[in-house]
Amino acid sequence: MADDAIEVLLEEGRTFPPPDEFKQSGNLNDPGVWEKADKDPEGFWAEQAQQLDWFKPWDKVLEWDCPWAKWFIGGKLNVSYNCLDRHVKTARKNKAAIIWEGEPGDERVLTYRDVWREVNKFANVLKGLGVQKGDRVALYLGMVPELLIAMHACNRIGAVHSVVFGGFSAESLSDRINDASAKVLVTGDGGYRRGTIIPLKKNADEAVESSPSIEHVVVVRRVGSESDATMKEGRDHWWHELMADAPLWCEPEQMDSEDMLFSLYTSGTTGKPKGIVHTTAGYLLGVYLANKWVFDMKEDDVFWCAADIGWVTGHTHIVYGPMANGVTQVMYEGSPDWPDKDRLWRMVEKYGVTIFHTAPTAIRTFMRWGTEFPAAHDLSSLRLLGSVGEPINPEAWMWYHEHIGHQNCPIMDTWWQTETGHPLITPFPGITTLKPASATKPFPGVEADIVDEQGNSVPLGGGGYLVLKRPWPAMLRTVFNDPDRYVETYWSRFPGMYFAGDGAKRDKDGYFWLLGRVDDVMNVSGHRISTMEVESALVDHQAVAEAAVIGKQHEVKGQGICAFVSLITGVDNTPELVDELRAHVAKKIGAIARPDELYYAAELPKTRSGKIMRRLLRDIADGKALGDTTTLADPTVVAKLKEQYEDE
Ligand code: 7RM
Repeated sequence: MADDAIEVLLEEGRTFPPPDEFKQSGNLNDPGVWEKADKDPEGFWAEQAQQLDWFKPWDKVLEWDCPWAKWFIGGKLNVSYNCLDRHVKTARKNKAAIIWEGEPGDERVLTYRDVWREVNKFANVLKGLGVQKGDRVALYLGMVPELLIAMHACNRIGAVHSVVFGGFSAESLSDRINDASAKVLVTGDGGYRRGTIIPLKKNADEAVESSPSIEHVVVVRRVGSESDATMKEGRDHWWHELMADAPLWCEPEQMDSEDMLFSLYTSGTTGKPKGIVHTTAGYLLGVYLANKWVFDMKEDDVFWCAADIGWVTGHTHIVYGPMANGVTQVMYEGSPDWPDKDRLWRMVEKYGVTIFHTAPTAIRTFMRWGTEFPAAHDLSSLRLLGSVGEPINPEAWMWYHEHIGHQNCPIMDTWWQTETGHPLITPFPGITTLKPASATKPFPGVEADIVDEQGNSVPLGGGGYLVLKRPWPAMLRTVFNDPDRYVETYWSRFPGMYFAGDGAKRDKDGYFWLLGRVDDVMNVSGHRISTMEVESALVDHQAVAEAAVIGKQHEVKGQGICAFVSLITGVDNTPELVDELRAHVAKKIGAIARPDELYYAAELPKTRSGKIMRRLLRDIADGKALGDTTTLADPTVVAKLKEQYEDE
């Protein structure tokens, strides 16, 4: 863990107390909530759960047989009902739910009633295709309203969605479909990104060739004549054709609190990605409350989370949390630098966005582009900002505060994971005094701690592993089809505690400072990619004998991907092959996983038991002196590699 880095952070003496407006009228402004929740966590969550709409109330709040949790047992509810029907019954029915902008500049505004109607219709379409409660539906789309509509349609009938980020390759898509044995795939004829067209349908066709569980493919028309998509008779259907005669009403399924809501794949240390399983009541409660309290969502807010729905942030802060709160949201299809680098600020001004949420990697990119782009627009509608996905450095925090927030928007640096469902270490704008680059303190009712190797709590001022010591409603329930992996990954390192995989330190005031992953998972622009996945993709190439991949500090991305490969004997180590290998990884996993740097190594440094010593590769890449090499099978290997690296 980078211990020296945190010392610098902790010298960060600037503090930002909550502004008066938030202190007075923030959705959460009672500092007594923490004590109350700690005394009786179940009572606390049960009280909050009354804000949801239940078809039948629960009989029991929690059954905890560590690590197996069940919340709100016996309760019946429906997520789309909570996000749509309950607003449609009020004056919110004609309120804008989604203000959408396509990358080429086209616009669509959907009211709550519009979304509700489309969701009902698509729910009926899915039923017509044979989708039943519990069946899995894979969604592979760009940022178009149909993605959100399809997700709500799934939960309306009790089907489980599995969203696959539109930037993933055909092979990644196929792996995820197969793991979930999805019956239906919803995709598009293409999507716009930086002026070019993402061939969604072509990738989908390729994926479905090796995904026999798929019976039907529904295709959203987005790019029309610009697409080269072809339709396969009997299997493929146009979204708009199926929707044309779909009935307008679909009775929402009365779901059990613990019925599965969705699964979302995330990278782990080893092997294939894990399907993280979330359930109905707990997830809905967590995301409703976190959006209400952390982002202070009010009736007249215009919220914009600039994440992709393909990641958990988009699930929690676009599709579910804001809609459960009934706010108006902005949704954008494309790239932030299209047609120019002021696109996002132009949109903030145009739609009067009041709350803006993005990732540190984006903020660092904006910093690099220069202040003239935000300065060209009136951003005075903004009142609150968010950051998520990786540690934000103090420079980026201050830049965001000054150039986007104009010094009057509190910044919510929210720590959480696909697995946790919503922010668990986070400020609240009406309560928390902010320190730049600290995610501050745990959510009420959540017990977070920092422990040493033995699992003992580390006193304030010290660092170690971040753990959670008590169940919370929106926690993952298991790994899809792999309960052993759930136990092994999260609950075995420290028995009785949830191991997050992150290092952290706490200062004397009890503020948490996140230090990044302690396992072999990289955080590239806020996306989790395991070193294993990239290594497997490289080794898959016929020229590669072996590969070792590490994350390396990167100014913009947080971490960049650095690969070391040894080649099959007889293959020449040419610059053309470097490009080919990088492209190969992009094809196998997706462009996000393309190595930034790739070096040839005659051999890779290994322990006697054959484990690649990534730590040494990291030292080489960081230009550090080599640490202990005594466990190496052949110490000269790494010395040679270091020499070679420094020459390049
Ligand atoms: C929401 C999300 C989870 C990993 C997590 C951390 C890192 C996320 C922060 C952060 C420092 C933050 N889900 N992380 N937020 N690190 N400060 N505010 O990103 O499953 O994709 O990734 O991201 O390492 O374990 S995720």
